[in-house]
Amino acid sequence: MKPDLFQAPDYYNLDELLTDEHKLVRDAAREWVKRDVSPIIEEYAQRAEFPEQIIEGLAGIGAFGPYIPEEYGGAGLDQISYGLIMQEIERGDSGVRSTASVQSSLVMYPIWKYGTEEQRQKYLPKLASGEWMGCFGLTEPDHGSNPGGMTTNYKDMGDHYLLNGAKMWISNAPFAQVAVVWAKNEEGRIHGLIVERGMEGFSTPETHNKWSLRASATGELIFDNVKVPKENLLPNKTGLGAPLGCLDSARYGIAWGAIGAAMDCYDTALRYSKERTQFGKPIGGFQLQQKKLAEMITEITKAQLLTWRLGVLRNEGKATSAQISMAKRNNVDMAINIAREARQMLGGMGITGEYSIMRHMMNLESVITYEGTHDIHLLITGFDVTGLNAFK
Ligand code: TGC
Ligand code: FAD
Repeated sequence: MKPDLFQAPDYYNLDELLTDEHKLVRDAAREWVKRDVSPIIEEYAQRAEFPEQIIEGLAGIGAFGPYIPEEYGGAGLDQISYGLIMQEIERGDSGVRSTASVQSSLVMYPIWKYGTEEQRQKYLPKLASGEWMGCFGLTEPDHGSNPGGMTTNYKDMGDHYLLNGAKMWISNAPFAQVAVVWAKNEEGRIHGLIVERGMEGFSTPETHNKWSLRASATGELIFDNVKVPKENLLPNKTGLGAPLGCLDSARYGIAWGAIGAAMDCYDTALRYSKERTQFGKPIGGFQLQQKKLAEMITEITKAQLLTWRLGVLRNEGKATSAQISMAKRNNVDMAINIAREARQMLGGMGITGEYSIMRHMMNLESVITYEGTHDIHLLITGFDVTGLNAFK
């Protein structure tokens, strides 16, 4: 793979909207990605293997629980710093950002928000340091966009719960020590349970043959009469709103992350357009190539502004789920379109692993599907503006 010459586009001087702390956090993540992710990621993606050696570095830049209080091992940062970390990681690879998103927003967040003090003390510091990795089981083979239909369930056996069912498409599942699992009780109410590797009847077979997110490990969670200790139930929020609350935090991070992938594709195509000569001049001198680049930087700038504003609203506790949906949908769509255009600008070289664009493009096919598909987010916005629910 070519050396990482990335230069971040900032067309509207957005740096002026960031505090010194934001820039410090962002630059540390940027440097780490350049040093520890860019040189190895293509090889791991080609081999469809998660690079486990980067876990320590992810913890080091505060990617595991950026906004979780320091008393639990988190970085205690604000929402914009969290977003900037996700942007920089996804600039390297969406699969690496997935690992961090799941650990922070889908495992640490529910334990922090819905767990007991004992659960926080037991799990959060180990998850923040990367000593333990976690995964989040919501999706099932027959219930993806409609998680409320889940059939995974548990029964109260007096001194423990008995868990049965299966989850599918679970990021980090093959190596996670801890799984936050959503299951229905005997009354059909959804609760979160912490399931640990090693519990009898719990297995995590890996999902193979993915053409997307190849450097991220994906698997199933199978529960065959798993005895879960009663103290592993998350008591402080129940119902579908509990997992959906975690998704708000993860979708917000993805909105920032997608900008990172788009910036990398744009920056690569811009540089290539000045170096690659055809018909006696750099291809960047042709109007059709300039149209692509001009539209890319315009869309990136709009997404940066949208996301920065969303970060301010999140810091003030005012961002709605529908606003987060809009940013996730817009930014991932923006990134995938930029990846497709940028790939074409590199001609034949665009399909090789010499450049990051094709990997980003394939990764974004997962990002546009998980955490709510493109169409599901459109319907969430549609519901929000009309008051009419297309899901019922
Ligand atoms: P609905 O009746 O609308 O809502 C049920 C309850 O949930 C509340 N709620 C929310 N709460 C917090 N945050 C949100 N975003 C919420 N959205 C809804 C709602 O108020 C209600 O509460 P209550 O108290 O009245 O019961 O539910 P519905 O069944 O009609 O579904 C709505 C829909 C379709 C929007 C929802 O199911 C949905 O978002 N579906 C998409 C599923 C999804 O995003 N799955 C993601 C799985 S995890 C994943 O993909 C991880 S990838 C990780 C990585 O690698 O990065
Ligand atoms: P379906 O729900 O079957 O949707 C199929 C199509 O139908 C989509 O285009 C969808 O938009 C459309 N559709 C569905 N309902 C409607 C409707 N009402 N109106 C119009 N169109 C509709 N899940 C987890 O729980 N944890 C994870 O860690 C996780 N990681 C993932 C990692 C990867 C790589 C992938 C690919 C997925 C992951 N997921 C995870 C699952 C992901 O959230 C689901 O794939 C996603 O929610 C969509 O569900 P589905 O694949 O079952 O598609």
